[in-house]
Amino acid sequence: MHVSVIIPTYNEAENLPILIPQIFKIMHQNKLKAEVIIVDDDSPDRTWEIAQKLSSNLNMKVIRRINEKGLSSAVLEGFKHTESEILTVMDADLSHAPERIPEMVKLIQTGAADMVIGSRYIKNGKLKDWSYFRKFISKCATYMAKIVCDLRDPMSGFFSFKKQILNGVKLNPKGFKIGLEIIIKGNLKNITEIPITFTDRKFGESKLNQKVIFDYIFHLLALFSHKNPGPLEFLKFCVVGISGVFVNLFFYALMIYFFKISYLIAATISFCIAVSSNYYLNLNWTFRKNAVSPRGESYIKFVIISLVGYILNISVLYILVEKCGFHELISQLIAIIAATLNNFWGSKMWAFKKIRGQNANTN
Ligand SMILES: Nc1nc2c(ncn2[C@@H]2O[C@H](COP(=O)(O)OP(=O)(O)OP(=O)(O)O)[C@@H](O)[C@H]2O)c(=O)[nH]1
Ligand SMILES: [Mg+2]
Repeated sequence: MHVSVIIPTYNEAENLPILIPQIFKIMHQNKLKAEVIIVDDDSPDRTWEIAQKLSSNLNMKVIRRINEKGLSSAVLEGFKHTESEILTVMDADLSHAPERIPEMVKLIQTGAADMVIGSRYIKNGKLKDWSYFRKFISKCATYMAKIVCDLRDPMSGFFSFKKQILNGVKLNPKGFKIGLEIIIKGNLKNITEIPITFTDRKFGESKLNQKVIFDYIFHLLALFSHKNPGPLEFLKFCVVGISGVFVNLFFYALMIYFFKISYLIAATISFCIAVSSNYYLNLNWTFRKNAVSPRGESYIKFVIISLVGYILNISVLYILVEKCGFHELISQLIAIIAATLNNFWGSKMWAFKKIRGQNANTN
């Protein structure tokens, strides 16, 4: 069996000469063929040079990126150069024991899992040399990840998976939790966690700082809205609806005051313009991730939904005022809510319905 091990590096010159021989030794002992791919962001300590020297008699590729930086994008770059069907991602700082790779690979090879995560937080998983404060922060971050998945250690940077699961999946190159990104965007269900002993780095410095906490929170929110697009889409739809009211009023005023057009004709034209501008914004913003085609058809559907919404608004208003004796203002508020829900639901499920297997823009 062939495995590609992808290792992002930044200033890991002291660690690579220890880690690389370990990986090949373990692989050899377990009759696994391995290629190691180092993606280095032009480290000032010349990690790339050390990697190149090590690669002279080993199955290794060394990618030195000059103008790019970032952990996730380095891993994604590494994926492009892999030749195996099973990929493993690990850190270079000796925190992740390569001895665990064969078990990960076996679970994938036998079909028991699509992804295997080296977990610090399951039975027999250990954290060596971590302060209580660091453990606490890590636990908090792991707990926060519960909003997107229910794994014990979804933040782990040590994992293996079938390359096939990346097919058709567009991953965000920003951030540092590429494992979590793959789990959510790849919609993975068959994941196994195996215990690892995570050892704190002895050489070199951590690249993580306070900024990553905010990056992490934004990343989680982005993944949450990817998994549950409804609430964010609804919010955007309402913003577009409010913008439509202003577009409508602007053109209405322009026509009656400037062009002296009759107010009923002006209202009809401004309604059409507002519907068109709402269509454009919903297509390119609210529902931009849904590949919609053909455009003319979705536009006609959107106009029909808007007209139905308008009729619904007037009908609900009439029934509440005339038949139920409600106050006109309260009635209009309820009628607007009913029309908005109708328009949103109709737009999501009909005019801008997601075409299966197609993504207009998944980023
Ligand atoms: N190519 C590349 N690799 C990076 C970058 N940032 C971090 N890495 C590597 O990614 C791995 C994980 O980074 P670490 O700094 O060890 O992060 P961590 O393991 O969460 O934290 P510590 O163990 O405390 O250092 C290491 O192999 C780093 O060298 C980057 O911007 N580009
Ligand atoms: Mg580390």
